[in-house]
This record gives sequence, C-alpha cells and structure tokens, in this order.
Amino acid sequence: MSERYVDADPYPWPYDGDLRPENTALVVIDMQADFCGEGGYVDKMGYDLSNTRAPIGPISGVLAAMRAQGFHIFHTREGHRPDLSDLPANKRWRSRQIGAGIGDPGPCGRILVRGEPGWEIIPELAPEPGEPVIDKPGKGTFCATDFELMLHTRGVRNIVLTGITTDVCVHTTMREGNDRGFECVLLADCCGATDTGNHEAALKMIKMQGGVFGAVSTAAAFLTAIGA
Ligand code: C5J
Repeated sequence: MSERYVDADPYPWPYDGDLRPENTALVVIDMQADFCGEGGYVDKMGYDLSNTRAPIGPISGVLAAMRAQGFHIFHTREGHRPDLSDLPANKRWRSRQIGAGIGDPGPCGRILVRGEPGWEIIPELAPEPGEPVIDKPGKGTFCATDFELMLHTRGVRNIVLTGITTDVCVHTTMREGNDRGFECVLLADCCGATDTGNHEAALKMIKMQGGVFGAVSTAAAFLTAIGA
C-alpha cells in the first residue's frame, strides 16, 4: 500500500496513511435551508446566517473533487415525520422557547419536518443520483439510522466530516463515528456554527489528547492530499 496523508492537526490523517476512494467517505451534514436559508430554523432563531452559509463554497470544491475520484459520498438531513411521532417532547418545547418551534409553520414550511421546503438540502449541494441521503431525527448521523450499516457494507473506514453545525450535528456525528472505530477528520472551513466561538471551541476539543475524536484539517489540505 502506498501511504497518503492529509496535513492535519494534531496528526497527519489518517493515522496509518491508508487513504483511498474505496475506504473513505465524505459526509455532508445537514446543508438544509432550515440551517442556512432565509426564513429557516436557524434564521428564525435569530442567528447570523453568514456563519452557516460560509462552508457552502469550500464544501462544493471538496464534493466535486471527491465525486470525480470515486470516493463514497453521503448526505444527511435532520428532520421529523410529519406526524411528529419521532420528535421528543423536550426538543419541541425547547425550540418553542426560542421562537422556532419544530413542527410549527414558518416561512419555509413546517420547521424541520420531512418533505417541507426548509428541510430540503440547498440546491448548491444537491445530492447526485446514487448518493445516499441519511434522514436522522437527532443530531448524530449514527442514531436511529442505517448509516453505520451502509458504511460497513461499502467497506468505509475513514470519514471526512463537513457541514453544519460544527458544534452540534457535525461534532455529534464525529464522536459517534470515533467511538465505533472509524477514523475521522473534520474540514474546518467546510463547517460552520451558529456562533463563531463555538465553532472554534469545537475544533479545539477534537485536537485534545492527541486527537481525542480524530483530526482537523482544511479543504485545501485535503485536496492537496488527494492530488485534486
Ligand atoms: C442543530 C445541526 N444545530 N444540524 N442541528 O440543531 O447542527
């Protein structure tokens, strides 16, 4: 095997240099109108959309390059069934406290409900035919989904994490994947949070203890490593 590493912090990633399209998946997390579009969930909560829209350009570049080289590509969407039977009462209650009740009507349809305009992935990052879309009711992509099974059936060992938000759904997915033995890297400029301090803190947490959840890199470093 010829070794290939991404320049990453706190270690060149992946740890053993086994980086190939066959064993590596890009995961684009929750790039939905509800998280980065006008009138969506994040907008209704009053957060600055420029933070969650910042990764759109960098993700587009990585997505195009990884598609061209035949890497595995996954997309995720956070959302609930229209009857809200998979929406925990406390999650709904808390969202209503901040004026963006999940399941309630808004400018982009019912907030975070499957099938509504706000729940759709933004057109700039639309999945291509054959790319699995994982619908998840929670923050982590492994919880209450068939994501882990799909990674195993495809022989994926390495996960490249992108999307929004860095400190919530991306971090939860990274932690879940790391605990299951997957080798994870998060591309910092391909992620965004509702708060820049939280984005930075989330990156710092990953780098503790020699890379407690994996490593942090950038779109440019990743593209260099794969020769794109
Ligand atoms: C949140 C997410 N923040 N995609 N979801 O509720 O990070």
